[in-house]
Amino acid sequence: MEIRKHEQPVLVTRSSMPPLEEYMEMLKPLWESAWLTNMGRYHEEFKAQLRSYLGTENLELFVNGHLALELAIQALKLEGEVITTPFTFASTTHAIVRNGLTPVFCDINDRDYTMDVDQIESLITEKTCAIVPVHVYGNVCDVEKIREIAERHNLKVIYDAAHTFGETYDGVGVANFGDISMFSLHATKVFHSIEGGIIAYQDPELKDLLYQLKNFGITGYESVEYVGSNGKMNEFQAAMGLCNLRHIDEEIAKRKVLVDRYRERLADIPGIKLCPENPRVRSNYAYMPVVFDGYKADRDTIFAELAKYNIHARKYFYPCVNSYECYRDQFDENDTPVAAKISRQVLTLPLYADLELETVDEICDIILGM
Ligand code: T4K
Repeated sequence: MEIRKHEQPVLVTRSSMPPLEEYMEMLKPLWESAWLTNMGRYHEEFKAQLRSYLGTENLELFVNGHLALELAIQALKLEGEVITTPFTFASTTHAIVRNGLTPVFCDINDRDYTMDVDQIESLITEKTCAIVPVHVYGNVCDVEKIREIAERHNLKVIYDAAHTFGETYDGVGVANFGDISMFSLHATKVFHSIEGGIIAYQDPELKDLLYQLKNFGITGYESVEYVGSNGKMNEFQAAMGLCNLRHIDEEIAKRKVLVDRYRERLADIPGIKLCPENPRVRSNYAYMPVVFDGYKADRDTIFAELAKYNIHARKYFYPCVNSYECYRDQFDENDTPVAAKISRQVLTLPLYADLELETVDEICDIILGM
C-alpha cells in the first residue's frame, strides 16, 4: 500500500469539539447575566453533573489540572518527603516542589509504567508524609497495595489522575481511591473544558478549604485566612465542559475502535510492547503508548520516519522528571532505571476520536515496514 504524506499534520491528539451551535447556545445566558467567573451558574451545574458522572460526592473545580494538584497538596498541610514517580508530565513533581516538599522518586513497573509498588516501602523514612502516584496513560495504579502501604505508615495518597477521567476500577469510579485525585480537563485530554481541573476528595472537611484556596484564601468579606491562589474555573470553561459531557461516551467509544485497531496490528510483534489491557478497568483510551525494545528500529528512528509522512507522535514521557535541568544535581535518573529505559523507548501514537482508521493503518504500516 502506498502511504501518503499527509497535507495537514497528524498530531498526537486533537481536541474534541462539541457542535458549535451547542456551545453558542450555552454562551447566550452569559451575555445576559454578565457573570463570567467566580463560581457562576455553569460552574455549579458542571460540578453537579460531574459528581454523577464520576460517581463521587466530594469534588471541586479548578482553572487547570496543575493548580488543582498544587492546591490539593497545600490543603493537606504536608511537610517533608513525598514518594512519587519520575515517569510523568512535569506538573506532578512541580506541584510537590512548589509546596516546599521534597520528591523521592520511586521506579515504575515495566508492565503498565505505574509506580512499582514493591519499591515504595524501601523509600519510606521518618520524613515521608505522602505518596503521589500517577495513573499514567490511564493505566490505573495498584490502588489496593498503595492503600495498604499508606495505612500501615500513616501516609496521605494523592493520585495524579490527570489521564483517567471517567475510568472505573472493579466498577468503582477512580475518583474514589486515595485521599485525593486530580483530573486534568486540558484541551488535549479525552474530556476537556478548554483548560480545567477537578479535585475529588474523601474527607468532606476539605470542602471549604479547597474552595477558599482557589479563591486567594479568602474566608469572608473581611478575612483572608490562607495564602491561596487564583484557581477558579470560569464560565466559558464550565460551558465547554457541560457541552463535552453530553458527548463523552461517544467520544470514548470512537477511541476504543482506534485503540483496538492499533492493538490488533501491533500485537505479538517481536520488539514491540503494548500495555496489557486490565479487565478490572473500564478504560477511557486516553493514550496509545508503544514501547520499542529490541525492535528492528529504535524509538527515535520510528519517530523520525513517521514525521516524514507528516505524522507526529510524541515521546510522552521523555525525559524523566529526575533528569530535568531544573532538578539537575538533586536527583539521579539511574536510581529509577526502568523509568529511564522506558522513557527512551516509548512513543505515544496519534489518538483522538476523529482520527481516521485509515491513518491508524498507515501508522502501523510505517512502523511494521521499517
Ligand atoms: N499530570 C499529568 C500526568 C499530566 O499529563 C498533566 C498534563 C498534568 C498533570 C497537568 O494538567 P493541566 O494543568 O495541563 O490540566 C500537553 C498538555 O498541555 C498537558 O495538559 C498534558 N498533561 C501533557 C501530557 O500534554 P504539551 O506541552 O505536550 O502540549 P502541546 O501544546 O504540545 O499539545 C499536544 C498536542 O495536542 C498538539 O500537538 C495538538 C493537540 N492540541 C493542543 C492544544 C493546546 C489540540 O488539539 N488543541 C489544543 O488546544 O502538553
